[in-house]
Amino acid sequence: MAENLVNTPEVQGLLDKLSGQDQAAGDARLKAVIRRIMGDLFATIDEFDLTDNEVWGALNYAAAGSGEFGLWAAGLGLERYLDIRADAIDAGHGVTGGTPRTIEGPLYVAGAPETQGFARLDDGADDGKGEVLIMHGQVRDVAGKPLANAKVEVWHANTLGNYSYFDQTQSAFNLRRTIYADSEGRYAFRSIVPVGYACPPGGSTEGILKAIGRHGNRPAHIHFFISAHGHRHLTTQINIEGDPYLHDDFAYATRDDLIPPVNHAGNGDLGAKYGVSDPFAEIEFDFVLQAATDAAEEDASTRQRAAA
Ligand code: MBD
Ligand code: FE
Repeated sequence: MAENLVNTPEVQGLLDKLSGQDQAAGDARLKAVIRRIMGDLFATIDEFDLTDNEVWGALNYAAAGSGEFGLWAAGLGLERYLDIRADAIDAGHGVTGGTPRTIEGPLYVAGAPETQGFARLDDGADDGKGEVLIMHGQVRDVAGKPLANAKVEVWHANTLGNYSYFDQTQSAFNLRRTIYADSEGRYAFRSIVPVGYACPPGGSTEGILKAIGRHGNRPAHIHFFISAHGHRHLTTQINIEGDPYLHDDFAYATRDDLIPPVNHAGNGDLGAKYGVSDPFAEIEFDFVLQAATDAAEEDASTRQRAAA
């Protein structure tokens, strides 16, 4: 076989045609992207001498497992790469400061109940299994000014590592809330300390990960969307320190500045304020938002999300 089969005139011509280069109609940018992706795929098939059965097997596997594409994006580092790239673009523009971003993951659900200042996230079903958690803090801008009425959307797993909505055994919006910060930018919630997530056993993501010698586990974490008028939308998470997977996350989302200390002794005054007696887990964490330079930066990506 020819060296560099993809570079032969025959295959280059095929790439031109299949990507619509010889057509006036269509989107030029999309044509260029499709040409690159198909060319890279052809080169991969050639380099690894993939058989027809391997190629069709992969296509069929993807088609059958496409319900987990959100998990593939997390586990195959695509989500992490988009963050690395966003960070690099910011650095190139001299944009610094603020709470680091980290991936959204595929388990956000729009429409969670909204509250002012404080919310209890859990429905009580994990009482006696989960450690009670009170997390609180302030939302500020990079200059330290509190952001009154900032929107704090929070979601996390239960003591089995499962998320409501996707786990039909939980009540609607269990462990999901939208909290509007008070006039000082302060938010607080009561919940239970989550447990790490594991990819669904027998699913397509787990199948790929096993085949390449990896696991599909995430350390315990809590997700946030933080937003405020005039500021960049922040997608982030905090990790629960001490988790065995803290630095072995299958989605590569752990970041040094997102591992707040957990005070397991409780804190009498704080507990009294929210009707919780010691001991409980306390996490104090402030979110710092960068100023937006255009309106689009104030919104989350337009990624498809579940809504209930
Ligand atoms: C999760 O809970 C999660 O946060 C990610 C990124 C992927 C799968 C499950
Ligand atoms: Fe998660």
